[in-house]
Amino acid sequence: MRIDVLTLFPELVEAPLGYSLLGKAIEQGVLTVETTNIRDFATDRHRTVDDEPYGGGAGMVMMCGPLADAVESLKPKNSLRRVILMSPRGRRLDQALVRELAAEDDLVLVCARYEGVDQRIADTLVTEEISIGDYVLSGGELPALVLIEAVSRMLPGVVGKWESVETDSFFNGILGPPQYTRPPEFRGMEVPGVLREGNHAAIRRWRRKEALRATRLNRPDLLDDLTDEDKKLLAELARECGEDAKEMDR
Ligand code: 4F9
Repeated sequence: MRIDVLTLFPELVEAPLGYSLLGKAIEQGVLTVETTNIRDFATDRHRTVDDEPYGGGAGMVMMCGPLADAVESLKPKNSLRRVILMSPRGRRLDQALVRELAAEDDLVLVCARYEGVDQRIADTLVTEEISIGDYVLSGGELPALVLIEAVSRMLPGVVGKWESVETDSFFNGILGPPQYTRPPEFRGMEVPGVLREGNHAAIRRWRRKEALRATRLNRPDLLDDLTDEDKKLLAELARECGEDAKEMDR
């Protein structure tokens, strides 16, 4: 897979690419990431890439010309190439979208700085806008890196053990279970017995229940399509929490 990143800060995008799993994916050639400096497509003496917004207001807007020329300098391998603008106005990135993007051969990520890009670019050269969450950042560079790392993990051969992807948060649509490693006791706190007893059916059930517990607490919005077993486990959790509440009342 090849990802082109258009940015005013190529060094910011390149810096993290050498590390960890992402670094290995690039080293192995499973993934290629190239940056293009949008400022290289400025045409005036000052290399200007932004201008004041029509209608007034604070901040600057990225101009059409340099951005259009930068996008068009990257020759598409096929006419269906996705050109993604990282923007808080976009569709929210989630694991389903990550998987969809990982199936592409070729992506272009556009990182806007300032208050955004001229809408005529968003309407024409960009095929979609993606947001990584509801907060304001200084630009799309870190969101682009988040997207790249998430996508890289879905490429064949990048994550050593596929099972470890399968137990990750969100892979199954809910949060992941808690994890423990040695020692068996730390400052008086013990590792749950079920994890040390080797009953794999019991371990699976415990993990699913604890994953549901965390999801119910922190992300109830994710609890939509549940299996019958999930419903039973949630009912169990509800009973236990009811009892906890009664305990506290006493
Ligand atoms: C982009 C925020 C994607 C969240 C870009 C300011 C952004 C962002 N997801 N904020 N520029």
